[in-house]
Amino acid sequence: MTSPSYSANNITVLKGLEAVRKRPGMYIGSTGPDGLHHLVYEVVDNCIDEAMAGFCDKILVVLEKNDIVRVEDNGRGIPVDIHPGEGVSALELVLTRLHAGGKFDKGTYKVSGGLHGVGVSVVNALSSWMEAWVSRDGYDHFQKYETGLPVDPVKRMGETEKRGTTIRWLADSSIFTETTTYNFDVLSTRLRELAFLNSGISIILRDERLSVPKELVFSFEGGISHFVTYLNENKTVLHKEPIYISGERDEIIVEVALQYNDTYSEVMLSFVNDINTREGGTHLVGFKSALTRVLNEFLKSSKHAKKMEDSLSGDDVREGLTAVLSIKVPEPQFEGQTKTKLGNSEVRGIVDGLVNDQLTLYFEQNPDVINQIIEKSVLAAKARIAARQARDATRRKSAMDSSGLPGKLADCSEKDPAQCEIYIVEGDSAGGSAKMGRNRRFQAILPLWGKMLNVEKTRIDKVIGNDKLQPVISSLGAGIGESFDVSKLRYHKIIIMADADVDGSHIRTLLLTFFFRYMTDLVKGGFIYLAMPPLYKISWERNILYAYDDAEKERLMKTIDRDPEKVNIQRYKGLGEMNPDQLWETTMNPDSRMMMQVTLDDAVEADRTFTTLMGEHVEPRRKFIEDNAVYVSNLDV
Ligand code: 0RA
Repeated sequence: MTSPSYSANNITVLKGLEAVRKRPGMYIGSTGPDGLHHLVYEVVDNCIDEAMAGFCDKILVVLEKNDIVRVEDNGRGIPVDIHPGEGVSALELVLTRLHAGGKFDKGTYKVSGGLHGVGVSVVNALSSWMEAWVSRDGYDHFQKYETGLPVDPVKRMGETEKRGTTIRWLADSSIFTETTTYNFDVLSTRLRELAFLNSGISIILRDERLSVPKELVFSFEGGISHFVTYLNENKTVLHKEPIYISGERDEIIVEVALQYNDTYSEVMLSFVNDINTREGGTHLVGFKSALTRVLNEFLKSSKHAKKMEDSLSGDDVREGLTAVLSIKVPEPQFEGQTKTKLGNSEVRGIVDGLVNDQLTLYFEQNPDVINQIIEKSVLAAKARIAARQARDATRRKSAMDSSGLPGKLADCSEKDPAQCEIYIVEGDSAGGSAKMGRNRRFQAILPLWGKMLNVEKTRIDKVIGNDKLQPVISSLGAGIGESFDVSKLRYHKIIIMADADVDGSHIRTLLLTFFFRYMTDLVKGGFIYLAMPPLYKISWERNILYAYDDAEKERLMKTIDRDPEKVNIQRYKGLGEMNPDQLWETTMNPDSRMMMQVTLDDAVEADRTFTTLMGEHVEPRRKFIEDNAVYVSNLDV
């Protein structure tokens, strides 16, 4: 232990650990909840690599009590022999040296990889403690670490016939200051995704923090085709099975699965080495251009050819498309703001060529499928042209009146969008109170009334022309659909204010569906809020308190040092019952109001929820509402 090379080692280790603990964000993105969950992904990614190399088919992730996580696999086990050059166990090297993981298996490149692909040593460095068990060569082995440093050398334990690696750790709360508690749903979404992307592996997620442990098993023989089936669940599909394309060229492995449904939206996920490339990149460009080209080729020989002047656009051919594109690249170059855009230029042509050839072949052999898709794309193209005309018409119309803003809008005087808010208010009477109660310098009011359109069942041309949505579109001033431009937004807070009853929740959901489908950047950017009017007014003598839910009402009642008989409790049935001053004080005054910001963490789950709630199929909706009854009555989304 005191050999010179060991102390030299120690210095390298300390320097590495220090770097990680000093700037955790550089290695795992953040020290918030995202970074915390990244620890699990990082360890699991190593197991997936082992599985991809053909030595492991089962991964178990356990959320133990007290924020401890355990990840087990049945792979070869991390090597434990003493590394000749370094004089320490290979296990210790893998767990304490940055980037030591790949050194041992040069033959296979690391296919899977967390966003940062940094290795287990980073997780170790950011943990109060970590334990590693390795079952290998007939024995169990064990080593424990504290803030990334080994407590003792690797110890050989009892005999075993098993093989595999178990890593168990507690995230360091002095680094993850916001929280060290894992979210089951967040982990299950990513682990499900990994199981879809790597068919043949079983990934089990178990929550032992609950009195009755919960366990999900993800194992999909169908791979990304099954992923597409999952994404299209509760949608009416145009052809029974997803179309599956795969191939390999120049060490780049390409897989695509796609299936059309009868909705008007597109769900397109792309992955490089299991990383979700949210910003797209060359692989996606290759896929999209091949799809558009192939469909235009088939259009030429179809009965629609004569009636169609324009060719089909990319958006036309992707209406109702659900697709998953997954490629494996030995040396990916990631670009873009969040480093989730593939830059490798050679990939584009490879994906394009493969998709072009195999899709053409598939459609030649399946004329019914291609006819259905052409039919739908042609309708989408016609709607697109009609939508453009509708947009031009509104532009001309708005050029005529001085402001171009809808008559119902009571605008604010402030011109800096960052300071401006717009309240979209259900009903004329609440709209009236809001107009009187507001601060007209920075708060605009747009009342909505009557039956709101369900955009989930409508094509874009009808959405643009809709008399309920048109005032919303023109008030916001940033366009709609493909031409939506968030930099033109006239208000940086868009606040939906509706009653806490069934009608209110209906209008809220319809508006959110509209924003999600046609102004996704608004939701992504966190510009949308739900106003939270109080449920109760508690008054006595000249005092007034407001409670936003039952629990708060109970709590407040206890603090009032009065005979409860003399305290008056009023339950608000709607916004209309509040006078302008009360509405200002409780729901609109930035210093005292409550609002809920709508965010988009997970586009896949959001798509499923909106399809379930607003789509055609009644049974899944009934089931969703039943399963989420408590949640729905609270949040109404
Ligand atoms: C280095 C080399 C080998 C396997 C692994 C690391 C390995 C790491 C992890 C992390 C979690 N589970 C793991 N399983 C394996 C190759 C071993 C060999 O050549 O026998």
